Amino acid sequence: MTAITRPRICPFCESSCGLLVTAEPDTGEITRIQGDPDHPASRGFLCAKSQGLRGLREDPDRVTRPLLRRGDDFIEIGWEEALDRAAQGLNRIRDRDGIAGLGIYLGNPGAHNAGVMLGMPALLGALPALMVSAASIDSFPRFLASLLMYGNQARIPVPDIERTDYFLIFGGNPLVSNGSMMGAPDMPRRIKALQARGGKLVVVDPRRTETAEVADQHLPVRPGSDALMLLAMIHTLFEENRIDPGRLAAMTRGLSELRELAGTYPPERVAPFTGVSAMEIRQLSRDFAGADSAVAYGRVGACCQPFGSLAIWLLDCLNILTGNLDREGGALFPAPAVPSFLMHLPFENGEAPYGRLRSRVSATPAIGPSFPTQVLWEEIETPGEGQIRGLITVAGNPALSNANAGRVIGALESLEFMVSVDYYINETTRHADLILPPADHLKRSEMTVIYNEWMVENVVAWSQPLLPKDGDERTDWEILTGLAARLSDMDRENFVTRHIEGFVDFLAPLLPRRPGGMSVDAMLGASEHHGEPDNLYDMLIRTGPRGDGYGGYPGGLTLDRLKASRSGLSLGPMAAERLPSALDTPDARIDLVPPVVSKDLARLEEALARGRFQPDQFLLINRRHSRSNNSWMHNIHALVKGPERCVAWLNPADAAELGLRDGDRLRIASRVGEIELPVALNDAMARRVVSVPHGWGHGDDRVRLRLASSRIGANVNMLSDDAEPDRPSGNAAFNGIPVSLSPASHP
Ligand SMILES: Nc1nc2c(c(=O)[nH]1)N[C@H]1C(S)=C(S)[C@@H](COP(=O)(O)OP(=O)(O)OC[C@H]3O[C@@H](n4cnc5c(=O)[nH]c(N)nc54)[C@H](O)[C@@H]3O)O[C@H]1N2
Ligand SMILES: Nc1nc2c(c(=O)[nH]1)N[C@H]1C(S)=C(S)[C@@H](COP(=O)(O)OP(=O)(O)OC[C@H]3O[C@@H](n4cnc5c(=O)[nH]c(N)nc54)[C@H](O)[C@@H]3O)O[C@H]1N2
Ligand code: SF4
Ligand SMILES: [Mo]
Repeated sequence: MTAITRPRICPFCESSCGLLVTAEPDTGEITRIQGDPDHPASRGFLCAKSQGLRGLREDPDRVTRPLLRRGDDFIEIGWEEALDRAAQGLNRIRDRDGIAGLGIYLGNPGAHNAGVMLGMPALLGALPALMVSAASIDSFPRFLASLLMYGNQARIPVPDIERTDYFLIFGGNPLVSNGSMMGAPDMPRRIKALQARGGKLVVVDPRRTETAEVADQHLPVRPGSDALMLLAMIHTLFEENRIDPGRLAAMTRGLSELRELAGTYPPERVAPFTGVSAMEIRQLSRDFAGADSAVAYGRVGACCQPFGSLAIWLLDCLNILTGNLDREGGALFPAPAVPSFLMHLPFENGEAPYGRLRSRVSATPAIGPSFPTQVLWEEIETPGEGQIRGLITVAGNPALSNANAGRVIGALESLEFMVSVDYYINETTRHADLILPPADHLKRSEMTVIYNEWMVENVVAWSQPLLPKDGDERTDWEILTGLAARLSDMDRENFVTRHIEGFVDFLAPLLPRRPGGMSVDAMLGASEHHGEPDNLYDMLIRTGPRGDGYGGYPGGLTLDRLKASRSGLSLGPMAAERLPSALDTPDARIDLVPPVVSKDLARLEEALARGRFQPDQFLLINRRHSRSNNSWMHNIHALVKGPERCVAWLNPADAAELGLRDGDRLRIASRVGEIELPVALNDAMARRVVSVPHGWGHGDDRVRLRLASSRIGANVNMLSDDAEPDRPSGNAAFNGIPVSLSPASHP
């Protein structure tokens, strides 16, 4: 048979590029992965990580049959037995301790997998256990600011990179990450185009990153001090009468309060702590306010740090005060065909869904139903009524990705029962009693269901499976709904139908084109030819804001239309002036000073008073690599080959003071742990800052990752301190961690 080539959404990062994947139908061998020139947003672009689709498929260590623990090892079992045993183990704890005895951890690749995104609500419906997700080690400050300021955590202001005159980045490195909370395939082209039309790119980052290297200006800020710098920028705007919110003025409340708050942060006061001079801060404010259009954007460096909520809130204020929110060339709110329905958290009685749930041990507030991950570990550790004894992990590797990893590993070890939905025996899943492995990516259909909400171009795409499943393989959707059905004592088919009915009702506000007189059953009937779970995608598309409403909106979107397009459909550029109608706050105004966040200024002041921002203190920051994806692509030869990557970067002057030469081993210690790894001297690093990549530390001899185990590296999250998260949101702080450095005594 001849090779087949099909378009495919890349599942590895938010850009969601279109790929063309070629396979030999007889052997299933992937012979080629190229960029798809017909994809409406990526237009042929792809990055190195895309090759992971082949590497993953060919990886002999990938788990393909369910595994059951036998002592220190696992044995293969059949799917029916595996799902039965999983349900029995969980039910045993639920029957004894109640639902409080169980927890669920959802990791990052789940958000890139429509089957997980649609299957999780089913699982949570059947098992409403305490839930944490990688969102709280990534973007909780962003979601919280959006929830409180605009009334909707999915209302993410996205840089209009195609039209802006001034792009100001705090703590993001899109040339390597390919853009985050700013899905933007082909970042190099977009940045070049920005500069070619006379626009400026300015990067605020403790390291002169790959993105800073091509920027028009780079300001090496002290880690963790972004909020101070932003307060001083806002101070300058008020002081120099550069406030001009334009049409936003009538939609905001709290302007005078913000002026008052910023009043105590003149640039001269904060400069010694930020490492950026008062003159530079003032000039930056002037440049920003003076540009025809401008956008301030912050990502992991601004967000995953002790003052992440303050920083993200103030970044939005900067956009609003200069009239750049919701205007072309500023920050815009995308209007996707398939809204991020999983993020739908309605207000109740005028109150934001924040802190309605509080955790048992530390009374930490949840955002909607989601707690920060550290809550899970303390709930597992702390005895008493409500202690968590059973856990499900789905597409996550908290043993490497969560703060204070030493504690996480201890908590995993102490569990009575654990189920992991994952295709690797890695640092986390090796603790499981059962591993339920999904079929590989190319055997499932795919649709972007979360990231549409923050793409710089409005597109919608669907991929058909490239290869058939072998015999008894299951997709994530089938595993999650199969488990949920068992936990509900129902057969899967009935369970899925009942679940979809409830789900569609819950989502009603996001499905404006749902025909009044048509039952969910009738809609499912009309979408039946697509099979499962594509029938659900079809329903969400057709009843969504761009849908055909099952006939009520002729010419509207359907899955059939999307399928016919092969590579996906463009719905045009992001639009301006979506406000005020896109505001979901009770008074339909932007809350410029949400108290939940602004009261955290007291903690910032306290940190200043305690001397936390001393310029001599070594601070740890993160680093990503173009061929790594968090913790889980280190077993793929094409992506891991080359020189050792898990090394600490240090400014040569600091290294000289410590008596370290390039390649020497360095010991890094924090309040919670210590690691050793080689040091590389790099003048791109600001003084007194050390950068270490995350996702390494594959030294556990019970993992089955033969290649990764030969390039162990160190687990940097042994150092990150779970007792010092961002407070309002609870998000982990991976950046700005105080550490001490010394030469390691032995090689
Ligand atoms: N190749 C690759 N791409 C990826 C990933 C990957 O692992 N590899 N991961 C994906 C994921 S899950 C995400 S969330 C995105 C993240 O996307 P980005 O946020 O764009 O990526 P990071 O490299 O984490 O960028 C954070 C930057 O913040 C800087 N920084 C650290 N501390 C501070 C600080 O206190 N203040 C300021 N202003 N800057 C600071 C760091 O030096 C770094 O350059 O990337 C995604 N894309
Ligand atoms: N120090 C430090 N720590 C960090 C960060 C940092 O910058 N610095 N970044 C943080 C960020 S932004 C993130 S998003 C987190 C990520 O943290 P996690 O989500 O906890 O971890 P990942 O490394 O993404 O692990 C993903 C797991 O999912 C599995 N997997 C992959 N694809 C699929 C699939 O389709 N289905 C299923 N069922 N499983 C799948 C993989 O085998 C792997 O076990 O890490 C965070 N940790
Ligand atoms: S940038 Fe790379 S990893 Fe991200 S979606 Fe595109 S090809 Fe995949
Ligand atoms: Mo992330």
